[in-house]
Amino acid sequence: MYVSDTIVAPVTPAGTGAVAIIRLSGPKAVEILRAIWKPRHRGELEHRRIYLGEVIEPDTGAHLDRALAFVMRAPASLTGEDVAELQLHGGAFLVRRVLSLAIARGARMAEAGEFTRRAFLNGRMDLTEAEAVADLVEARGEAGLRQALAQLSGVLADKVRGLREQVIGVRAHLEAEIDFSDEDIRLPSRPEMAAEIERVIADVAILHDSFARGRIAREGARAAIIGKPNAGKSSLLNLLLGTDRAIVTDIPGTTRDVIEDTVQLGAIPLTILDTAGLREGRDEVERLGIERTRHSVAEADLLIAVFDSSRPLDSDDAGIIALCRERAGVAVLNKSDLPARISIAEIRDKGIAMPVIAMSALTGDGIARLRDELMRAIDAIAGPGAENEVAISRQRHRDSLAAAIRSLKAARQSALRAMPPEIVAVDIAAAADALGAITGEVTSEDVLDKIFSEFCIGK
Ligand SMILES: Nc1nc2c(ncn2[C@@H]2O[C@H](COP(=O)(O)OP(=O)(O)O)[C@@H](O)[C@H]2O)c(=O)[nH]1
Ligand SMILES: [Mg+2]
Repeated sequence: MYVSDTIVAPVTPAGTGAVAIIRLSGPKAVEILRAIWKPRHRGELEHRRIYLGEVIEPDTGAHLDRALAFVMRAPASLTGEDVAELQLHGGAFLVRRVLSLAIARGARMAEAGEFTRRAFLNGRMDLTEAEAVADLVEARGEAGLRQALAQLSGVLADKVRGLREQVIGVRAHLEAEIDFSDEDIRLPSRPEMAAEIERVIADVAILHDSFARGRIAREGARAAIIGKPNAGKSSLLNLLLGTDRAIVTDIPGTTRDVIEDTVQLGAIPLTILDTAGLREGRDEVERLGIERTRHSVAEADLLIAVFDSSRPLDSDDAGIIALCRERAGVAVLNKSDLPARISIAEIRDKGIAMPVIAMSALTGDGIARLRDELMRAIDAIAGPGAENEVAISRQRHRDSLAAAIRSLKAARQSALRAMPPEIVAVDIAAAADALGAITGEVTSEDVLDKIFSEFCIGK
């Protein structure tokens, strides 16, 4: 077991609440608990049983609070170490006071994510499961919750280990080639080996490509509303959000900064961005707004292109149509309450390939269809019907899988070029390491620091 000092932190958020929980983990956890808290009834504290007692000032014996406590003994605990937890009344002063008592008795304040980091170092969970803990806490919708729970139960880790086994299988063949090159043993030919590597690449690529779906489940999707000034973008944002979030006026160029907010669309949170209208900028502020709009367009998963259907298409609209090329999203012919000057056929003719709907942001007519089309568009990028397949959701996973694919491709090339087995083996080993980095079988302090620093204190 990894030996360490004893850490302490509040597990509940700062502020006032009914209860505050303070957690200790490490070799002195139980000893410190017993110094600052006395159970009502004497005797051993049994593993995982809750006891009522008093928090006391060890030097004076003064009572500070009535509190519940329990201990979990190593290794069958959250962190794999001895763990003790106190449930106090939830006052900020009380929590600080009890923390300082624990620190005076030899505990140290835990760093962000340190409990989970210890759980990882003691083999209680792999890195993908540790990340799932963070995802679970931060889940913003059903899809994100489901994905975090699946990952916490180890489905991603199992999948990655399976891929790593496949890579190690190739390595075994190479080692046999190195060790038994003089002997008369039937080993896979180089084309056979290349084909085997090709199959592994295909399997790794499937997981790599699940990123769009996994990321959208975890973070939600982003849609940017674009259109020329006065097309009704801000009105549409307010309608979708159900609040007056953005200022609506009939003065073109009112919206200058990007405004964003999130709605729940089915199982997925959709963040919608209202942008400055795109036209040739009139003043400096508007030009800056347009700059930001272009940035939002580049970052968005979906575009909602708004056209004022009461006016003929003009050159500003042509610019919007150009932005929509090869993008997912929905085109809206807004102001359907006014006589139409643009038809769906015309806008298709000009090059819009996305679904087109006529609606009115003023009356709300047609909004249900817009929601349906947006959900369909999200499904299309997220991969419809694939909810039950394992997906990656973090850039870290994606980078490791991409590195594994690069190494496997290099190995395949070397195998085909009849390079010595030692050369092929170098790339195969690199691919195995890249996969091992996802679960943490292969890791470095730097990587762990980065992952756990994104956690909060007490996790
Ligand atoms: N008749 C009608 N007017 C609308 C509609 N949507 C927006 N407007 C009006 O068009 C003007 C510009 O709207 P706004 O949402 O600020 O447009 P933006 O510049 O694209 O953000 C305002 O006067 C709105 O009331 C609509 O569907 N029908
Ligand atoms: Mg606006």
